[in-house]
Amino acid sequence: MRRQELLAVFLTLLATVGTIGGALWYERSRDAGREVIELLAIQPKNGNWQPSEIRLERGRPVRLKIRNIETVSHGFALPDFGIGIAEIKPGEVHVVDFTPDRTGIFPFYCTVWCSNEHMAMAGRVIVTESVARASSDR
Ligand SMILES: [Cu+2]
Repeated sequence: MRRQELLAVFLTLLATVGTIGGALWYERSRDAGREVIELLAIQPKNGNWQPSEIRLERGRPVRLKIRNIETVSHGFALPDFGIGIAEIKPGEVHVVDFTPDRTGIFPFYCTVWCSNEHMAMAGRVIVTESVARASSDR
């Protein structure tokens, strides 16, 4: 009886650890080694894009997860890299994969008339040869 109890405890532990480990592994493999950046779409009067400045490394694959946390639609354009999302509805998340192939400062902005300050809903991507890991807003 004692031995069966130990076996039961062992199997329960194994199942728990296995489930958590598997979930973590799945989360990581889904992003496939890319640098993942969460970008929140927010009207200027509520704080604007967060982060409004994204620092990337030339040649390093990146995945942008653009989340609209508001109750109005937004859009997204990063024209220098040919990226455009016509509409991101409230609550939606759009995923964009790309690899910056050149250095520089590239604007991104909202493409949906979301408020009177819509034209100010903008940020920038800064691509350098190598990124100092001290970037504050991510
Ligand atoms: Cu807008």
